[in-house]
Amino acid sequence: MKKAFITGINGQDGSYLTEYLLSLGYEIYGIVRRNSVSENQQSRFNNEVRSKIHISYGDLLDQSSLEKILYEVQPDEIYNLAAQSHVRVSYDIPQFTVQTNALGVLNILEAYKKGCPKAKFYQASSSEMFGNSVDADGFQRETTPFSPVSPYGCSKVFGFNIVKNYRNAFKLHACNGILFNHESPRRGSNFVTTKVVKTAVEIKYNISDKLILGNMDSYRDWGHSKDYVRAMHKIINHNEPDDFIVSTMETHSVREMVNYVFNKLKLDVDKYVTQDAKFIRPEELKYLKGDSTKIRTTLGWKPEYSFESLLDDMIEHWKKIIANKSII
Ligand code: G4F
Repeated sequence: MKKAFITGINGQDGSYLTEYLLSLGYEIYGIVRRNSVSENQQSRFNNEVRSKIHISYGDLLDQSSLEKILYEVQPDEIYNLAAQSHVRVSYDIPQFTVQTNALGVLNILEAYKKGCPKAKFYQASSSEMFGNSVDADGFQRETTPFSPVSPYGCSKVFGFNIVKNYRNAFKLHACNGILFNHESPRRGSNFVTTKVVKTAVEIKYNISDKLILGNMDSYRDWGHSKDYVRAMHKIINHNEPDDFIVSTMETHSVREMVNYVFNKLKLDVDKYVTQDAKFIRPEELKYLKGDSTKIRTTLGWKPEYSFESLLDDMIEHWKKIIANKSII
């Protein structure tokens, strides 16, 4: 039985990856950071999954916890998904963001090199690293220069580079997945897709009466987290360690996404949606569209969800939750 070790195991991607790897017969280990509401720390798992996995306390900023657990578990695969992952919030807590997303990667690489160097390592790198850098044909790809526009983006560039450096310098099987935005019913409600879908459903059920957004003219390449965790597993298991873009190759504006959700729920966008400067970022990444030809041709990955079926999945999920709430 192969063993996988996952940081950020209770996040959107960590929880889907856990379920996917369990279905392939893996034994799963993960760390969560201690917080005062312990129920939150395994909140994305149902009881059946919880009973099958091994979760310990640990932190990317606590070197001793990483060294201890990697030495004890001796995993075959390490997935580093933990991060301060919110771009706007990275302006509120820039130092914590950089410590976790940059120094944290170095910490886990050191623990890996020392404790289980034969393992394979996957780093959750991000399309936010590109900033406003776009190739002439309107795509970002593995060769597009990074030009990050947020503390989050800057921290992820360090993480990406240190993984490549450790791969080359110490001959470690360490890879980067450069994932474009990916969403799901499990996406946190301060990311724009969930905020829009959840609030629109609340408006439908008379629980809210407005949706207040920031910049609606930025473009994102939105995929489904379930598709993207399959890509992570393919990337780490490629015969040589390498870096791959994971994307749908389509882009839509925030406005198009809002229109799709409101039309689906038969709601009038102009009546309910307003903008507030407090959600506008000091510097905005305006346009993302990823060219994922390399992973599609080399590893045979492709997404199953479209932009529309992703949003439909999220709408159905929130309808079930909110409809129950409104009955109570
Ligand atoms: O959903 P978002 O907050 O995602 P963002 O900033 O693109 O970052 C996500 O994707 C990255 C991959 O490129 C990841 F690395 C990162 O961890 C995260 O998962 O915002 C998407 C867009 C932005 O242009 C933002 O300005 O939506 C715009 N937006 C407009 N109004 C809003 C809002 N975003 C949020 N969160 N809340 C708003 O009210």
